[in-house]
Amino acid sequence: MIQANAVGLSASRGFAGFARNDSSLVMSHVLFAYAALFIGGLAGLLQGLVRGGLITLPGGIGYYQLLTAHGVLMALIFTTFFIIGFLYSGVARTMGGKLLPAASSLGWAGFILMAAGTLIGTVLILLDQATVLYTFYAPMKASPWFYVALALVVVGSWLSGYGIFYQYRQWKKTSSEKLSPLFAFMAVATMLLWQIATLGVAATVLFQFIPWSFGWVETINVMISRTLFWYFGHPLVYFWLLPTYMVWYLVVPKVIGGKVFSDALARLAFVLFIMFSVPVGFHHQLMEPAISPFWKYVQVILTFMVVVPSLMTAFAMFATFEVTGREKGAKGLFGWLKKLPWGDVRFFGPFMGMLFFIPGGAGGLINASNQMNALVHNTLFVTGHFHMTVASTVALTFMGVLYWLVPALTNRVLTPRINRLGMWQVGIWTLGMVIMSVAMHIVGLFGAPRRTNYTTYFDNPAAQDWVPYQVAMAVGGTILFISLLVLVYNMILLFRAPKGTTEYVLAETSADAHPTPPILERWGLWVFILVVLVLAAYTIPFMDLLNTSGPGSKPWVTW
Ligand code: HAS
Ligand code: CU
Repeated sequence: MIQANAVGLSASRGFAGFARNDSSLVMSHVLFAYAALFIGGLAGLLQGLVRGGLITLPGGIGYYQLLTAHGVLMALIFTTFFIIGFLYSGVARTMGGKLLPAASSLGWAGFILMAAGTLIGTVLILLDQATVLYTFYAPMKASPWFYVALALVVVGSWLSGYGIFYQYRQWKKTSSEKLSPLFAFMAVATMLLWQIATLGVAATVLFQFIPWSFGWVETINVMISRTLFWYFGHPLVYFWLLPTYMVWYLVVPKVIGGKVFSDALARLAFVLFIMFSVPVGFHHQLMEPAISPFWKYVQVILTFMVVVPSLMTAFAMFATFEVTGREKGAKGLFGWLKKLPWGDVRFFGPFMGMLFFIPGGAGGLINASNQMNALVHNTLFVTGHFHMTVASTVALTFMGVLYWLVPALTNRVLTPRINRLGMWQVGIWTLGMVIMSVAMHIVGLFGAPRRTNYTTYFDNPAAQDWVPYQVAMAVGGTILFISLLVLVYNMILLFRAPKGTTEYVLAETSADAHPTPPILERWGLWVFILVVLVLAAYTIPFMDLLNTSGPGSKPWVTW
């Protein structure tokens, strides 16, 4: 059972609440994010029903059109907006209590550019002018304005990153503290990763897609465009994961009544992500021609390196749970499990996310292994993998945040009733996702391809065996949509909740933890190592691609 005051009636020490402008900035991001999630979820529901053979779409709507809207709005837009809003809230909270004027202006400018880009892109998808899926692989060609829209989103996100860097630098200049607050450090690490990763997608959009789609050049080098995309596409998933880990390291310990297990370990994990998450894009291209096995091998090794900070995070979580549980009198090997606040949505959301990441991460290791990738690549197994990671681990954690962040920003209280409904919402999402993504994993192993409309391949027996699993996927998808409806209802309740103070949940570092070595904050050093790794992993294969990957392709509109 949850106690009323456990849901945060006490104001955080020394923090008088959010300035009005800061709270509007964060709320704009959060609301935009969840609106995108809802529309993307509706597309997901419909495409799930189509793929299960249960409905056909009315009014000329295409399956791939929905799939594009789903991927773009959920994977790209929901995440980016929520993350930036969340980071800004914590930056304001931990570095001075409010945003500096320049940081806030950059945040707003970023928001406007990203929102404009999203609206243009969404309209084009709805007009069926950009049915190229969220990875927009060449040589499929969308309306050129779709790529312009993508560029607006990326440039907007850069401005938002500069705002965070600015506040951090000013804080460092004026504060007497040696180390930045852990939240601020992690926010800077996340946005640094993002700046470096997005260089790849910006390069392919600006120098390849835009000139080619406007017809200024005739052909596009497909392999270069894919390689630049995945240079970005893999760190993209860590751009989603790092803020999730911020919640696990900083919010979850507080909710369970504990402390950050080790500040140094947490910072080291983030530094390792900066160094190792970019030079690994080839693990998405293991089955592609024109890249030699040696360079694929190098990047697979680096992929296994980037698993290490996730294992460190798993260790830190178990340690936090156990230490806190024992302090509360837990006995035996698993006694701490009973001491966790099972009735608190602020814990339950992220915790369900953690559970999903055990099979989700294991699936990643399978994908990354060359021989096994040959079996699962382009099957629904991969779709199952990323629904367990981004759509469960990340989404459930972000949903858990919503329930305290929104009332903390709007000066309302998370009532026991909303908390209970939140538990239902998270529970329904978990159920839907288990059904859907387990079915995807299994049928993927049977060979069912990802990204195809409903078909039985002329009633081929193998394809007919897939149908029950695809129906299970549709059932899971429907349950997920119900969760989204509950979420919308809960948001309305949150906006009408009684006035009051809700705690911005942030844990302090344990007094027993070792002091953090200042070298962890030497950004220049980590970025230098990253650049060296990127050059080592990409220079030669990239030169090969430039020299050998054929005449290029004219644009194709396949829908
Ligand atoms: Fe992935 C494809 C490899 C992690 C997302 N991935 C994708 C795609 C997406 C995606 C969206 O190597 C599809 C892209 C597309 O459209 O084509 N992935 C990995 C590896 C990891 C990994 C090695 N992926 C993620 C994360 C994502 C994500 C995170 C989103 C957020 N992925 C691949 C590969 C492909 C791929 C190939 C290409 C496949 C193909 O052929 O196309 C690793 O980072 C995973 C490491 C994680 C772990 C788990 C640690 C567990 C933790 C939880 C602890 C739990 C606790 C609770 C404490 C080793 C931290 C316990 C409590 C109890 C009571 C038990
Ligand atoms: Cu990847």
